[in-house]
Amino acid sequence: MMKLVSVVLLLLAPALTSCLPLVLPLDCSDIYNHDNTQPSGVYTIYPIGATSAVQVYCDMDSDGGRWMVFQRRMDGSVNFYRSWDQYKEGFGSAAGEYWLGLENLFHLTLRKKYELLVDMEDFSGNNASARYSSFSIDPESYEYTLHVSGFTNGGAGDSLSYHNGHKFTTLDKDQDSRTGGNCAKLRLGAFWYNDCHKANPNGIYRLGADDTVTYVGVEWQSWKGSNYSLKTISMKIRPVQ
Ligand SMILES: [Ca+2]
Repeated sequence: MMKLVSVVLLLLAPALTSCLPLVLPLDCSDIYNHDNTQPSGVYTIYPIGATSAVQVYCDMDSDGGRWMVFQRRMDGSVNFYRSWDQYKEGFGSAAGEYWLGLENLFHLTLRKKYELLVDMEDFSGNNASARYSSFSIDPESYEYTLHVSGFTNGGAGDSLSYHNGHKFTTLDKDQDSRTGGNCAKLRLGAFWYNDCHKANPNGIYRLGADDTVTYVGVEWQSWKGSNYSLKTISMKIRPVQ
């Protein structure tokens, strides 16, 4: 009898496994691959294991979906002028503006090869994007150095390659290439600053063009220059298939 039960269980095993709910998705791609009818929205992922639950916004619409947003500006409701510890851990709300956190981002890009899409919009309703076929960051011991390459133009131009190979800089941790100043303090954001930036997605949120306060807005210079602060910008990654 025991032998029969064992055999039955053995035969049932594949069916039982396929009926299990999705356990601990790493990213939005895992969620999509489990059920590709899931809409864009907020989901829980586990970038660093069972105790690392974090909410993210999944873009299931743009170019095949599966995108996991790790940075988003849309209304100026969240302060992005923050310290190293905050940028390491993440802040904001996945339903609105947020930063996922450098530690989560490191663990994700350690485990899979990711591509990057940067979507943006101006205050006149124009949209543009920039895409990179490879995106990863180093661990904190290497100051979360950015590795990005393989640019494809979606109308916004390439403002990110300038930041490739640079460490992350915050108001309390100057690791940029500018001597005699901290780019986070000069540009009122936090980023993989060089000397200092062509992209400043974590800068000060304000309404569009203003020639009296250049270089501190939410900028993507190859699209709108250094005096225009964007209405929306989001940086999102998905595994390369
Ligand atoms: Ca400096």
